[in-house]
Amino acid sequence: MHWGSENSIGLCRYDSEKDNFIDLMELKLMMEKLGAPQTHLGLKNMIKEVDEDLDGKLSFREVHTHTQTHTHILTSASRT
Ligand SMILES: [Ca+2]
Ligand SMILES: [Ca+2]
Repeated sequence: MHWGSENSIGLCRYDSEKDNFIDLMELKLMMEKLGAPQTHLGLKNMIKEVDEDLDGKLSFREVHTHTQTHTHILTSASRT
């Protein structure tokens, strides 16, 4: 699994409180739903890779930008 399989519209489904950000807990649930559960450290690393403004949450725009350019980073991260 990698970010490329989820587009920004697909991410909305995992934003449970509809604040337009994916936080650590939402990312955790998302990865479990996608069949690729991550450790707490793995999730933090995923956020760190994508989080441009360093607020600790992922906006759909950040994820979208990331999938355009750096998908390979998270693809390899999700294998660990
Ligand atoms: Ca949210
Ligand atoms: Ca952010």
